Amino acid sequence: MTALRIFSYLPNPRIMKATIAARLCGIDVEIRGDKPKNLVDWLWDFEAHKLSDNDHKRVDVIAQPSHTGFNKTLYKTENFLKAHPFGTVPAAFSPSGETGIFESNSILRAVARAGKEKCSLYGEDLYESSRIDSFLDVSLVFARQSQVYLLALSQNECNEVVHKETANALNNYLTGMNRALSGGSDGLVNNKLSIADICFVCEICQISRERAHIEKLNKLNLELIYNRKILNRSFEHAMRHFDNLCDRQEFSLEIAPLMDRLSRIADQAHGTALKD
Ligand SMILES: N[C@@H](CCC(=O)N[C@@H](CS)C(=O)NCC(=O)O)C(=O)O
Repeated sequence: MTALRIFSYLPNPRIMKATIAARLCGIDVEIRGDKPKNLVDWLWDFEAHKLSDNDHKRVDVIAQPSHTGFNKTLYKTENFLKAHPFGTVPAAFSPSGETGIFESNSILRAVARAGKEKCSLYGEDLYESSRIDSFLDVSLVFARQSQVYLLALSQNECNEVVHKETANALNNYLTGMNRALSGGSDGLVNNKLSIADICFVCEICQISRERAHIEKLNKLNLELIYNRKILNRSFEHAMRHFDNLCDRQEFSLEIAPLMDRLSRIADQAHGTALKD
């Protein structure tokens, strides 16, 4: 049986947290969604689907301007907003659709809980689970800043201040992660794989999406924050852990196509800049 249904734009490193955990635990999650720009043409609901003429006549469909990221009107049902009071994606639902689970880290926790018989990813006792929570929380603090930066880039509103704050946030995040990994290389918590590691990998993928905007950064005379040469030197343990996990099949299935595409964009822009 499907443990969760998730609606989101795709590909989305936030949703990969859940799908990687699901593969590791051998459980089923159902994914519904579309490219980011197409989600404005969807009805946001447990039964999410492409908007039809009929949906526009429904009295339970609320048309609202997007508050984060879409820059257009979004169509959400009353039930969607009951289940997801902040109205965001990724949006997960229990199999009946009654319970909404929001925030990608909480969706990740839900998958780990659903799959715990097959694979323990969320700690063996209350202390281990709580330490995993600590890493998830610190990741969310960093994720908020990287979201501000990526949205600023996509809306052509990036400036030196946002760029600097994001570089500092990544520096702070990786300083802690690197220290936590200096004693062992298999996992952030007690040297074994947990959802803290899955979340970490996906947050690094997320910030690396700045590469899709490399030409804008070049025009603003701003450097890439996700600069592997610099990061490898300063955060050796953290970046090695990231690479090792990205090589695992449960991760690479979704992460490799995204990261390869971003590398190609960055290489192409670099080539163009050298020619200029
Ligand atoms: N911290 C949240 C971020 C979710 C979020 O902000 N999603 C935005 C898209 S990037 C959204 O759904 N916006 C809906 C709207 O603007 O109405 C998570 O990790 O799930």
